[in-house]
Amino acid sequence: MNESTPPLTSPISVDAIVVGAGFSGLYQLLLLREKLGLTVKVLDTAQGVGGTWYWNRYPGARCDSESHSYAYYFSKELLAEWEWSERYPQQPEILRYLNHVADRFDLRTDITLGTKVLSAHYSEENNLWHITTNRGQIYTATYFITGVGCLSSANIPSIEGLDSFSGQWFHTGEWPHEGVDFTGKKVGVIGTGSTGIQAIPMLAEQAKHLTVFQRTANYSIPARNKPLDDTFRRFAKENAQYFREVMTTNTNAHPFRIADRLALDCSDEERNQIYEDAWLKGGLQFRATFKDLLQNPQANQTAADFIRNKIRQTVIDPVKAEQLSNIDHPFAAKRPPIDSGYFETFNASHVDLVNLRETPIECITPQGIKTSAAEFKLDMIVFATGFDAMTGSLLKMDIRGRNGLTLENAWHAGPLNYLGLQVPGFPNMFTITGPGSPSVLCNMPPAIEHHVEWITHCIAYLRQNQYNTIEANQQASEDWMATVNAAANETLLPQAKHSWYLGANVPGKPRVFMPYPGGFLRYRNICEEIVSKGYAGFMLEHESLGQTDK
Ligand code: N01
Repeated sequence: MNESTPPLTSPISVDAIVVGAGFSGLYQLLLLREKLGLTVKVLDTAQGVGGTWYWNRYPGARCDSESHSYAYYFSKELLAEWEWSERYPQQPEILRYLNHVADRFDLRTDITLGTKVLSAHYSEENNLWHITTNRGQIYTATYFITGVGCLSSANIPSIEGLDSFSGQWFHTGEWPHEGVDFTGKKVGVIGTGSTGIQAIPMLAEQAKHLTVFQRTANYSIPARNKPLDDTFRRFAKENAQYFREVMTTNTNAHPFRIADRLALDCSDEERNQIYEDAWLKGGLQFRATFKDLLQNPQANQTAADFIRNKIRQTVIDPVKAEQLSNIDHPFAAKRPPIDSGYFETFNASHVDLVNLRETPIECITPQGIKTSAAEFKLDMIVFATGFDAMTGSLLKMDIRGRNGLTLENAWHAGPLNYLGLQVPGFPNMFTITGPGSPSVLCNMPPAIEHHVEWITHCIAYLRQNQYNTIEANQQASEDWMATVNAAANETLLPQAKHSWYLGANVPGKPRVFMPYPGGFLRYRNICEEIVSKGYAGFMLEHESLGQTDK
């Protein structure tokens, strides 16, 4: 704590507290401060800005969105001056970008790092949020805004014996800043989601021996990462407005449109050629080859079969090939990973695959991992086991709304919310990319920009019209949950039973489809319509007039 820190007993009063200094928190700070003239404090546990990109430093960590789309679009100058070096930016480059944003817009003065929010309690008496930090500081604020990220609370499975392991172990989402040297080590990695699929080829490059513990086999499309040349960089900048238009008017906020054709309308040859071209091009565009891949099981099957064949053609050992291609869910029903040499890695003689469906992990021993078939001697274990997604980081804070209602209680049956922006019972609290919003089904920066701008307009409206509070209506929230559920049921997404979209990766977590799967454009239109109807579904309260139910 520096000398300018006030005595711990005197609360600091600001208009808004924002939790998290990643993509969300940085932009929210900028808008509230510059557009509305509010006093704002951003709090973050990390010692630097960057959010998820501060923590996820595992080997191979890079973004699966293309760099020209994984950026803020609100500032022409920022877009013009930043140069991405690769088709998919690596973690250090994204972290440099976010640090540049913090400096360029002079954000650091209003960010307090190394500070964890322990609790946020709403007081009806004075219509203020009281926020307590691990440094003993109390803040009071009219608006409490969370920008904690959807995938930020590490999911470390409770496997018996982990404490007894005599080697080192790491979770990819809490990676040591000094890095880890795997040279000459026997390494085990648990998890084959997007993270594991990025990390495994890099771990294999260093480790003396790598054992991959796979519970669910996964599809993956080659990323075809490459350095960007000046011609493409110029093209992306000259067409920035075009890309912005595409990203904000499509389903997933990526800079490409989903092809307007049905998979089964093509002949087998035509369809295979389309898949082949997309495979060669690489990246998440593969999912955009046909518009019915996530709706029609037969259409999906054609994509799934194409990828399974590719896996079998790539992996030489027929047993490994079978285990890697024996995938139990439709293509893209889980977030589809993209990779750089993932399946090829299994052709190396020092890389083994253990199928946990056949031989589950029984425990961790001092020497390694014991499955029902054998004990694997390891020096290091990497948990690429994902996150307590969307709700984990919010529930870790002790958040209480009206009448002391805890968020935990409010969400005992699942994360009840309205538009992924508010929770009934929690006035003036906003959740940037919260559960119930399209967020994780999108390229994140456009989804974040949309939410931050929506919240800013909303607060401006409240202040212009002397409303003291805004709060999601209970019935509107229940209806929104039904809307999210109905949109999920229009797709094959709920068929991936182990997906974190459903909370199924965390024992005891309610099984509720969390992100809104109706598409980014549809969602934006719904949000706009609600605003145009005077914030329908929200309750707005005037100081003197009492509550208005919209
Ligand atoms: O996590 P995951 P992730 N025993 O939950 C396995 C984003 N992301 O970190 O499928 C054994 O997807 C689990 O097995 P199963 C992206 O949105 C973005 O990989 O539950 N195995 C699975 O294989 C992504 O979707 C980028 O059977 C266990 C794996 O661990 C999200 O983050 C890069 C286990 C977890 O997969 C999460 O991806 C990377 C256990 N007890 C990630 N528990 C970029 O674009 C879990 N597993 C930047």
